[in-house]
Amino acid sequence: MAQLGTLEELPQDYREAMARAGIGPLWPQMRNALPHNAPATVTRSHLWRFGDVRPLLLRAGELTPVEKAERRVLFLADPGRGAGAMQATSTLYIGLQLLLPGETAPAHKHTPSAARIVVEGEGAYTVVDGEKLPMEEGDLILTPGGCWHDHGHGGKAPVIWLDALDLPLFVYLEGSYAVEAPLQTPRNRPDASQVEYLAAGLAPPRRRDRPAPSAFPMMRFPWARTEAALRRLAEHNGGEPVELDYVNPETGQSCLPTMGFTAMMLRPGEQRRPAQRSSSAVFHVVRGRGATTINGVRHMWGPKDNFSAPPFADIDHAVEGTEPAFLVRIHDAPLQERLGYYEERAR
Ligand code: 1HN
Repeated sequence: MAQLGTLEELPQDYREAMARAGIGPLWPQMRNALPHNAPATVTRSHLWRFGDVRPLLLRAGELTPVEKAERRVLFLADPGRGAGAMQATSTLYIGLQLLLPGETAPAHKHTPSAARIVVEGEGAYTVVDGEKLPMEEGDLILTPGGCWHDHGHGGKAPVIWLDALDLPLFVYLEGSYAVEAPLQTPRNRPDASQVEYLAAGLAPPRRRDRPAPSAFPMMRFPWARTEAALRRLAEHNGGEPVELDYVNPETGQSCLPTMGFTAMMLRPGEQRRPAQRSSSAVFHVVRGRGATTINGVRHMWGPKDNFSAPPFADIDHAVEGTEPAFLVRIHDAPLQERLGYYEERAR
């Protein structure tokens, strides 16, 4: 491969003339923009233990009233990008949000999409475009871009949930903004996932007098059903990896446009060595313990912990103990598939 010329080789007066003209030579930077065979990744794998984050989040509850925060959130900052980085990977923003009993977080809608995974506590709810969605531990709840959402909490103890947004992508696109409003009045209709889409393969019939299905027909994926489906799959899939994608039940596509959510069960004693994927990911542990080595860094994880993986990472999972482990892999494969370049490489 040819060695390309450097900036230093060029005459000083020429470099200054280019800078004055607002232009630059490509060749000294070409290999940075297009490294050979695989991207140069910035993201550094990191483990955020829930035991470390939880006390800081509860302290935020004492220091900052929800009215002063709107969303009382501590975000996971990718160490590859530094302490203030509002991103866990190139495209994924992950935060942990605290709502105390009786508190509400006002309505807004924004261009990025969000999903929540409930981590601790009960009695909270999210209202999405007028639909009041109860929040139970492990549930995945969508707030797609452009949908109004506010939160409330009628329970007795603090509630903590994980927020996943494609915010870094929208910031990069110079397309991130929000519109604000007071709390919504719920329509008083149960959430569709509990009524209209209760079983896989069954959907409300098309009728002339009904509107076409919404772009996001399933807004809540209760954890109890996800875990039951994973356990059932584990009994019948001949030792293959036990994984289920969260999809739109009308189209079979990913449940949000850019972010993917994959529920994983790791059997006791199971070791898993997935292919290198071009997508980046954050793993959220719903239950269980284990160790995952990512690009040579070993993370010992337990319930409610989160850890990240850059694109094309070497990932090795192992479960600890006699119980299965359940994780949700939050990733950007749907975005990459839509851009036509998602890739997996055998190891
Ligand atoms: C947001 O709208 C929420 O609605 C949480 O709960 C975290 C982080 C960045 C931008 C918008 C929420 C957010 C957010």
